[in-house]
Amino acid sequence: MSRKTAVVTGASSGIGAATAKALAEAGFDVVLGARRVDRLAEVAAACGGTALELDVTDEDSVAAFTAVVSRCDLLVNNAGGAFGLDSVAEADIELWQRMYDVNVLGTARVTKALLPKLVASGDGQVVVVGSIAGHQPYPGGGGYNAAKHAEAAVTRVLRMELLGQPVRVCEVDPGMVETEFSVVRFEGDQERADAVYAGMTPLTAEDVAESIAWVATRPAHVNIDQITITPRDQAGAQMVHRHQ
Ligand code: 8X3
Repeated sequence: MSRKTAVVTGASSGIGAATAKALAEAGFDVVLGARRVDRLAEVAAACGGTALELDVTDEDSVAAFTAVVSRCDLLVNNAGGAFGLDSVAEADIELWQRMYDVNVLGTARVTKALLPKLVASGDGQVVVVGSIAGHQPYPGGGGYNAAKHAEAAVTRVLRMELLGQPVRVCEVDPGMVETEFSVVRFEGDQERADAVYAGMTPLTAEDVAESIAWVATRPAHVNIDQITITPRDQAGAQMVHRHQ
């Protein structure tokens, strides 16, 4: 039997890169997409995958990317992120729009473009990397919470709309994972990013990737609808046990 092809967005670092590696180990041919092509090429080389430039916020980029993906059995919509931690009163609307664009519309653009190939595979699967922030809002999270709630809604709608088609849909919602997530959120402020994980043991990108690989390797008739994965030290979006 020919090998299945997995497409992973946002694959140049963090959960995306770890997922590309985990899926390659699970036997998939992996196509990796991201904007940072140099880093992407390194990740692709490490897992024997194919690196292709992709900006999920750009229609033309998505079209060019998906045009060269000839087969798609699994799509992992991982590209996304948070920008800022401002209150609603102080909201930077432009950042909110960017969060909606990358998290919600980015997932919609890539999914829409690859759906015909996922259906044609006869056993397709879409995994959306959401967030605990898509279920539990928190002060300062307004823009990101709204985007992740919306992305979760789109994922559930997709699951319903594809009922009867050979495509599964799963939402994987991580809590605190130490990646570049907080550095990006705080515009490169490493100290502020480090403080997020101070005194607790966060998840690693590999922890989440392992869950995604497990979801992707269930038998074809098994749909894992949703997984929330948090560190033992986190019992809610804002409920964290710190050791000191
Ligand atoms: C990342 C988790 O709690 O920072 O998606 O929003 S959180």
